[in-house]
Amino acid sequence: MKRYILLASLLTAISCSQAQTPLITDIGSRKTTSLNGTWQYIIDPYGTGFYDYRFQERKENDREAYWSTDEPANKTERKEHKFTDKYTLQVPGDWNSQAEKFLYYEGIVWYKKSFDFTKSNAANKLYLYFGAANYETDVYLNGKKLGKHKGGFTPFNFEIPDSVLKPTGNYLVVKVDNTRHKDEIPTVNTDWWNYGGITRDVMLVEMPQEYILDYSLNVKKTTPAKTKNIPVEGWVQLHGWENAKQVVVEIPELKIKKSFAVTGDKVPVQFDLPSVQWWSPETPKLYNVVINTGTDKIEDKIGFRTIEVIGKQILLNGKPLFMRGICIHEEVPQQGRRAYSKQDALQLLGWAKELGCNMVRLAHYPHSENMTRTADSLGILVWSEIPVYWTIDFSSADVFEKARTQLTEMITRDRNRASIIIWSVGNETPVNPVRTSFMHNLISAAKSLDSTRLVSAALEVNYQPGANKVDDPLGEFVDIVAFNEYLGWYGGLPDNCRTANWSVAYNKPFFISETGAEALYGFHGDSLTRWSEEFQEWYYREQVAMLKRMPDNFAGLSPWVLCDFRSPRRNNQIYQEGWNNKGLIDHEKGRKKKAFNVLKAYYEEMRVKH
Ligand code: GCB
Repeated sequence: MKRYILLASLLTAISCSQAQTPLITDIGSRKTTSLNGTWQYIIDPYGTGFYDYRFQERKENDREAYWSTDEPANKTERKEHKFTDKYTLQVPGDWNSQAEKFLYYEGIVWYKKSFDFTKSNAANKLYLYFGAANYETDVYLNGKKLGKHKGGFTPFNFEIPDSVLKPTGNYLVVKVDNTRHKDEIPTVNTDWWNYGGITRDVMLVEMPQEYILDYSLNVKKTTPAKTKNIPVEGWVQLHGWENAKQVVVEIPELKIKKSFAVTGDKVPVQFDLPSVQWWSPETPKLYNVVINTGTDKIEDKIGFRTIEVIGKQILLNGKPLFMRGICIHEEVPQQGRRAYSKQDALQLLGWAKELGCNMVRLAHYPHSENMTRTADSLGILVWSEIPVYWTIDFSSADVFEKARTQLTEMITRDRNRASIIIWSVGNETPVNPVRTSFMHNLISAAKSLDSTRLVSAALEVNYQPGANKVDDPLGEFVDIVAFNEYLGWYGGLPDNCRTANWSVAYNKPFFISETGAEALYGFHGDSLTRWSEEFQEWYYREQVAMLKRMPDNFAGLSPWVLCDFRSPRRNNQIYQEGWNNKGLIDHEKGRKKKAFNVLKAYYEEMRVKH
């Protein structure tokens, strides 16, 4: 198995090095030009713009390919593709919510945008950056392929060579295909809608020849946690380093200015903070950090905190942490669309705050950078996850590489966000040796990419009358044993909680990563009536009573889920109509259901207690 994985990673590395450029991080502080806005489109369910009539990929210069100009060379030329303003989509945005005909569309859509652009300095490099597009994206500029990316929730960028860019009338065509496949991540089967499209920002990024690609600045774990002379460790990754002689890291507010000699493209960085105001949910302090190489300079707002597991406890800045969480899908419920903006993030995280949360689980895939940055500024701890969900193909080395790529892209984008304390490598994967080795390898990959955060995964429960146990062998490799339980919804009734007892087979903190029940907002009945707000309210009451009897390694919960979300698996045409209604907030108008207040009261109690 290991040998195949090595071989596969080598092959992936070779194929990627030709197309994809290493990810530029801290995109907000770069010199960017937005390409958001109105784009023209063609729906292409048969892939005609990509394949010829023998179903072979079209050659780059094929005039019938949709990346080829849609202008006939003369009046006799037959062109069977033409982009016009009659058919437009907003970018960023999923396509499903933008027109009735897209509601359940899965397949290929071609996007086209024309733009004029001249670099501010001819020597600069130019990149085209996508915050995310779901799922497979092929990018063409002026008829030349810039590259291809797979994965619906992570950013990517391609370099635009000088030979391709024109000062005016650049013809940018992007093929996005959200077809589900058995050997992709996620796989064909999920309990959420597979929104397609260019779902996050698109921009041109101008960079100097030698630039700061990426960096990591995190507090080094020390036991016990230090309060003075706190060690920060990390590195600055340069792209090109002929002229850069030193990397200077500055934190003006702390009067810190440290220089590090450049002797290679990855410069190790290490210094002490004499004292610091810790970042925490109560005090989400962010410091302005400036990194300067002489050839490039970037700024970021970074919070400093420690997170570790010691014995049965999670410690944040050296103090025991109880996580008052909630799961969130990246959706604006009232509009049935993907969330992407800062305003969307403020709405979702604002509701979480109202509920009394100090933590959110961003399910089941990496959410936008607006979300994690807003969590940083509001002081909300984050669990960030890759869509290794249910039954992906665990036996395939190729699938493993896809998971590892998404994990790497998630961590690369967000490794300096203080809010993120947990990387999750998956959700409810079936217990068997092949899967456990796959997941264990992912955990090791996460640890080697970032040794400062905790790694977990949502496991399942071994239900036994009166003694439910989490003994999944994967529990041995995670820092926090997390599991999903729906006692009283998928089995029995909520009063089953009264006799339920819980334990985990590992001497580690445990966390309930999901629990929940459906209710249609405004549907009332007695508490025994399924789908009523009263049933959901009762479910939460019984759960809360049970939580109060949990063993002392119980470290918190993130119930399922903040808002109702679209799911084509949910087909009760009275109570669901294509929605999973386990939200504490409804999908029509963003109204709170009765259970919201039950959880809120419990969280207030736990806030005072901890
Ligand atoms: C789960 C899954 C989540 C589903 C939820 C449900 O265990 O992790 O993705 O949406 O249950 O509502 O059944």
